[in-house]
Amino acid sequence: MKITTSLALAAAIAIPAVAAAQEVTLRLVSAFPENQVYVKRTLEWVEKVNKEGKGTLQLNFIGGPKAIPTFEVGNAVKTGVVDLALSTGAFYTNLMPEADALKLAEVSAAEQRRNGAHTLINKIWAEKANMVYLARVVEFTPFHLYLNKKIDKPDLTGLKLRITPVYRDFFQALGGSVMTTAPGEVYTALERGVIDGYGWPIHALFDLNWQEKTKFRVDPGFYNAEVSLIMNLDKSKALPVPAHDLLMRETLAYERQNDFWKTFNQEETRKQAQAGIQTIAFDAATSKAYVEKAREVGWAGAIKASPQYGMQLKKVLAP
Ligand code: 173
Repeated sequence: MKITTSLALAAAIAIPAVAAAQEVTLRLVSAFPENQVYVKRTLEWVEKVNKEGKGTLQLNFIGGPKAIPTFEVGNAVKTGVVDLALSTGAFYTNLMPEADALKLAEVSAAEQRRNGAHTLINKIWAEKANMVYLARVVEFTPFHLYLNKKIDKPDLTGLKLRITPVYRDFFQALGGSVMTTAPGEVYTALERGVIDGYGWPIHALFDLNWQEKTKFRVDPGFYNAEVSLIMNLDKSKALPVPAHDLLMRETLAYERQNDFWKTFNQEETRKQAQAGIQTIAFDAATSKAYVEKAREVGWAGAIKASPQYGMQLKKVLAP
């Protein structure tokens, strides 16, 4: 037997054995602090995936912002420094402005899979950030403005507010001055009196102890908080089929748990009141105008930042 033939034969025999034993491990980071509810839920999910993925797929949680700083997580996924991340789009607008438009969704993640939004998001995410947009794991959650100074109308003149790109255009449109920080820096900023308030969802203040330093919540809320699992595109393409299928199945199953947020948000609202956070509410007409203003400046910003995709996103996210 010629050497080449025997090598080919050996390879033919070896391949199925190798493929069967091919367990892939993916590295996952979180752009949110580790003690936060998003991360806790994700770690429970990781445990389930690792149980079901024995021999196929394992997820290795590397850490939160101490491993990769919040605003660098997107780039770490894009370049393949890590394989997967839990993040919100506002943390990677440095890669593409479209990332921040997901907060403007008025249809559920489930509907986004039916109406073409999920496919459009994946097209943009692949093209602009070398990413796969796997699943949205936070929705049904408004953002609010939290303050330590009282206001009696939606005028933020003279107030210094902690933001991310989520809130920038809206708070500035109301006259506020703004300062961007990662969630991990808000407590200290409040403690030192560097800021008069901040934007944040209705939930998850308590994980970070912000209730200790927060006097008021402004109602109503606005937008739709988005946190998602994203993945490096090359890594996704290189996954063996069983690992890829499992990951798709598991991320979808995670997204399907989003009704969790509806009850959680009610509990969190109650907890805020118990902790002494007072609500600032406007009359019905002012409230309506406040929410409408948020929406209007949100989409105007998204369309201006992305003439290419802004309108297309609006058609499917807020039809
Ligand atoms: O306020 C933030 O840090 C932010 O942008 C955000 C986005 C989604 C969920 C929670 C916070």
